[in-house]
Amino acid sequence: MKQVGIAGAPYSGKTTFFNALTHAGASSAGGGKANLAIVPVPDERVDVLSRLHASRKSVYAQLKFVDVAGLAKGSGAGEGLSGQTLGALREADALAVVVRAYGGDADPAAELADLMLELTLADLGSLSAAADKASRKVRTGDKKAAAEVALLERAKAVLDSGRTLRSEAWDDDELTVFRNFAPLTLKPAVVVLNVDDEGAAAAADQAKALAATVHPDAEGLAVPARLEAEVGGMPPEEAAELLAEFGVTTGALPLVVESAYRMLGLLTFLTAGEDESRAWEVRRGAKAPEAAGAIHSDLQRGFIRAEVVGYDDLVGAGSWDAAKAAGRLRVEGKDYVVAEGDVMNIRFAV
Ligand SMILES: Nc1nc2c(ncn2[C@@H]2O[C@H](COP(=O)(O)OP(=O)(O)O)[C@@H](O)[C@H]2O)c(=O)[nH]1
Ligand SMILES: [Mg+2]
Repeated sequence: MKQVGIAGAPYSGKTTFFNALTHAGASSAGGGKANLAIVPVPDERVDVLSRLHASRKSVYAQLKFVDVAGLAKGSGAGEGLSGQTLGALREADALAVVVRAYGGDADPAAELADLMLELTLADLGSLSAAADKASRKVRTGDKKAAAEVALLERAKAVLDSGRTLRSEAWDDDELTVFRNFAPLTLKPAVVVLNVDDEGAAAAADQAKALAATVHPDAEGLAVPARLEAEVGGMPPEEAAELLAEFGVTTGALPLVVESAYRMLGLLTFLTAGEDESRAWEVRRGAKAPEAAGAIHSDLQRGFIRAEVVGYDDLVGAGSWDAAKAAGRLRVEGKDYVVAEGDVMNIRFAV
């Protein structure tokens, strides 16, 4: 399960956005403590497959959201309370950067720049600690450490020039070195402009433009967090109707999930049966055995083959047997690269 860390200045609306996503009803007062919630990823394909197979259970993929306490000015240099906050963000796979865009005095561009500076200073701190450690190893004649020092110097130059680490291309070995200290500016980010109730449509382009200043692949969303948090307790149809009156056609959760999956390079495959119909997350580019391993390690270890039918083909045929009769079912081996929406039945022996 991937984890999205919610970063932002105090009062940007992080906790409100967290509540909009999770309906957890966390208190804004918070007392500097982190809020965690695991949220099922909305996926109507699971519901359709469940009906088709009269499944006893519908199980969705999950995403974890962490609402950390605010970043105080200077926290990147290790002052203040926020070592803990930065630590929590380092554990995240992706960041949602919340920026206040409600209220007459809001300056989203400046607030985002300040926040990115905080994250950059934090990364410079961990880079310099890693460089010191590597330099000591160089003195003992460690050749690998010399390459590490050179890499860390290059990374420092990138940050010094005001770019994020993610805006550069790094090879796998370099990323392995970075993984030791989980740089914040290397993480995929979705920039969330927290707008007033009626402000989402007008701010959509601004959100995208601001996201582009963070990373080339960052995504930008405009979300009326307070409105979405308020409708969270309503029955879904009523909530959707009210949101539509404010010009919001898709809620924040599916938008954030879509952005996170795209930036993290994930896709969804499905399994279906009487027991349960279920969505699973796997790396884009994963082959069938790796996908099988997402279900259970035994299925990867003992993988023989996968029976695969595309979701649309399965639903079009009406049942697994009908899809098979129509020649829509494929038998794939261990080199098959899993596609979005594949419905899979793994054959295995352990
Ligand atoms: N008017 C308005 N107030 C908001 C909005 N989002 C959050 N707030 C308020 O701003 C304050 C700070 O929000 P909170 O989510 O606790 O911010 P955090 O410090 O980033 O976690 C709270 O009183 C919220 O009710 C919004 O979209 N519009
Ligand atoms: Mg908060």
